[in-house]
Amino acid sequence: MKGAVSSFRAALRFSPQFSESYSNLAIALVDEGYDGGDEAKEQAVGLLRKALGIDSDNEAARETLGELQGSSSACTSEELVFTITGAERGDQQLESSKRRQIAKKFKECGVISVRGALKSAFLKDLKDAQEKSFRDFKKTLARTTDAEERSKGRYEVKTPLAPPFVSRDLLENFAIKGLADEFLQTPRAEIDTLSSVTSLPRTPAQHWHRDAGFLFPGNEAELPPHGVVIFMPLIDVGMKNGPTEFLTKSHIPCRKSREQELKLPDLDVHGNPSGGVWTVDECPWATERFVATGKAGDAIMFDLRILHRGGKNVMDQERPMMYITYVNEWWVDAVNFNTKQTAGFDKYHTSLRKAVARLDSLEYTATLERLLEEKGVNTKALQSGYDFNKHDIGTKATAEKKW
Ligand SMILES: O=C(O)CCC(=O)C(=O)O
Repeated sequence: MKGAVSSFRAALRFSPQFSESYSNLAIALVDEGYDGGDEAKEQAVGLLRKALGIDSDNEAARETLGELQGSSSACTSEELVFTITGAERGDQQLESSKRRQIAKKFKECGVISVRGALKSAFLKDLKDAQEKSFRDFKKTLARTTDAEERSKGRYEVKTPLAPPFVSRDLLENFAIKGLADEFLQTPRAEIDTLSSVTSLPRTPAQHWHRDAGFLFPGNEAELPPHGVVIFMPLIDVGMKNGPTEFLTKSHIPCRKSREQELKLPDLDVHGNPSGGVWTVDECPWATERFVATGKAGDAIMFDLRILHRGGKNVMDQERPMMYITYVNEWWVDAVNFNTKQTAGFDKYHTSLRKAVARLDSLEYTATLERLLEEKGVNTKALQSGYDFNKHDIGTKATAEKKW
């Protein structure tokens, strides 16, 4: 009975004008000694649907509807891949029910893919520019503060801060940026990393990892993501050139004691288990894998906390992808890419380094400025006019002015 009553209570919250019929139904069910369960749920769902017809913008009602329908949510490719329509491209906005559906799937599964996110003319410019930047990097393959070998044969290289990388076509793409803002629940997101990840020909699969961990490890609170990563393949990606694999729902935390051992076998080019097996400890709901095959110009968007890895590239061709991280303004990435530090940093006692890293990084810039000034360079001319208010820098008006 408890189930039926709480279902009706939930329905009632959203549409008081139906209160009479809700309570009549609830009373009838109580009178008949109905013990809750599917039938009660179905009736509540019907009533909520009716309520939604009247108030189609009622987000909370829609969420409850999902709960009542028992969303042991599916995170299969069919559920996670969305295609931009010509009308949406024309309007420069996603159809609102689809946007809501994408946000729901992202919240439940931790990853979605938007097919055709980038326009083909722009995609070509981006691909050419990335190719050039990677060609320059390949001459040394050196680890610097701008480049890292993420795993054997897989390189992440920061892009030049210039078009087409720093452009509204890429960074304010209506689908990608609109969704990132929605997923992060803020209009004040900042880009933490703008780079590309390329796996060389014949590169093995990567280790399973999270790009950044949970904010409060072991705490069960379901918080919104602190960052959203976007992978944009610059060529078509099939099973042979190493699609990224995701363990869906692994962005939702649980206590350590609830984690279970999970075996994740490597996959062959047909998607069948073959070769090695990875053993990980994950929450009980994280069991399904989403393999993000797709086309050049898709945008695979994932929660920074989700477990994932790059697949094996068995082809003789590189597999390049753009990589963007939109993060909340208050979050700092302490894991990926080293910051520039002074030579003096290495002389600090190791226990002090963590605490002074930010200060020392600023000191590095100040040192460079001093040296340049000694050589007669006007460093003020290299700097912004500081004609902005740091707090408002994310507003549309400021963005217009800058770009
Ligand atoms: O190469 C890929 O598909 C994924 C790369 C990745 O996840 C990483 O380097 O963090």
